[in-house]
Amino acid sequence: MSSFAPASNSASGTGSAELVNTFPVDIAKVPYKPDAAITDVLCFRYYNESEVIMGKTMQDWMRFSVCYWHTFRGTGADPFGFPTLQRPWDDQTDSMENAERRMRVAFDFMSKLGVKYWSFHDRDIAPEGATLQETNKNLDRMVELASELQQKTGIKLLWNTCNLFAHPRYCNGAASNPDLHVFAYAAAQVKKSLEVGKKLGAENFVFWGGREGYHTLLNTDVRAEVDQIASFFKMAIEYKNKIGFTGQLLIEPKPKEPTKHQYDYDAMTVIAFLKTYGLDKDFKLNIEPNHTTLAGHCHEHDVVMASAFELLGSIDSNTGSPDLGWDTDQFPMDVKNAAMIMKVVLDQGGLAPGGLNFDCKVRRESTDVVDMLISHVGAMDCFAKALRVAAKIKEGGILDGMKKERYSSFSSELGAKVKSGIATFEECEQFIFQNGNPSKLSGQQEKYETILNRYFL
Ligand code: XLS
Ligand code: NI
Ligand code: NI
Repeated sequence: MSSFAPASNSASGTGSAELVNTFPVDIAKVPYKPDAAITDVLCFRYYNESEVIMGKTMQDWMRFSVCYWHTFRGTGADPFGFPTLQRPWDDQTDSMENAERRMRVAFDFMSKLGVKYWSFHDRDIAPEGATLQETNKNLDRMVELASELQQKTGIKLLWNTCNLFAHPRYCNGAASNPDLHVFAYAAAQVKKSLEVGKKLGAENFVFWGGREGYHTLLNTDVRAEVDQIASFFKMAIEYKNKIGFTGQLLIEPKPKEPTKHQYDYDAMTVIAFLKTYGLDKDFKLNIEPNHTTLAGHCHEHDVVMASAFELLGSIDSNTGSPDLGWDTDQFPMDVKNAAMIMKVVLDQGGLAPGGLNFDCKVRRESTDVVDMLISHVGAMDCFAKALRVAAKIKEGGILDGMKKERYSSFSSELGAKVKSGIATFEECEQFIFQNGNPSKLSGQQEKYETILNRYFL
């Protein structure tokens, strides 16, 4: 989810206090201190960026990225309350000067944290003007600064994307809008952002269908809308190739919020969409676990499904609150969930050019500036610990071996024929006549769970 709540009623803003130009926590770079005291939360106990695990550095396995919208545009506002997060670099105006100062602080923050990637929506970094031309001019100015800061810090762009959901023009959708005029506006916006992605060397480009869905079927021609989205994506592929932008295109599934039903419901829905419209060679998936749980699946389900079909491109690494059931975009702090994800990443040999993007926001009650740093450090360390555990699980090969054994009957002659799609019903019938009734094979769920628990000491 994004934080685009109005900044109004933030009466207790920074007022006339002097604004800062750097991230105001006195630390050069968060250190790796494996023996740090349990209360020392401004260091990594598990994340040692250059340490090699199963052939790659920790940094290369994770490819952590800071998202601009929550971390630098989040205000803490929610549907019931005004902003709670006033930042000492942000005067809460829409001026270019404010946008520039904010961006300088953001790069300082990322350098201190020690991440190598960031991500943003076009409208996170530059204010909209009165016309698209003016908006593009503002964006160009901010992209110049971003390019300069990327060079200076060595921080790269994991992905950029378009905000096609916050402005009132998009209230009936963007690519799925029944009004061609809005469709064209959205296309023009994506055209510009592909150019921006190329300029900043984005390694991916994300489409999250913010308002691509419906609230009532009474006014909605679903086939027309989904066809429109497919045409929109074809145009994106054509333009991307035309300008020579090499980033991987990604679609981020989500089942609901803000619409009642989003067309990109979950991983398998998106995969079916891509295959239906012949887009599966040009797109992969950006999976957000909080969206997966909103879809009624377990945390790692969509990561597993996308990877199984060789379409896992990147991960918006966050979590929801099972007792709330919204897209709460919390920092991932559950080592077991994270380990299940890192096991998939290990199994597929890495995520590049994707990464683990922290599409997460601090709680509106976490009002100290230092909470921004602590939250990221905690989440990175959670994933680092998870990677270490996942590597042990993989190296030991016990669970993988048990799973393989469970399917071993398929390596028989008939099994091999079934797997390659050449077996017949008659052959299966013959097999039963020869071998009689099958016996029961225990699924051993509790054995798997017990063994898994033993790795988390
Ligand atoms: C919203 C999405 C959004 C995308 C980028 O729920 O997670 O933040 O990641 O548009
Ligand atoms: Ni989300
Ligand atoms: Ni996301």
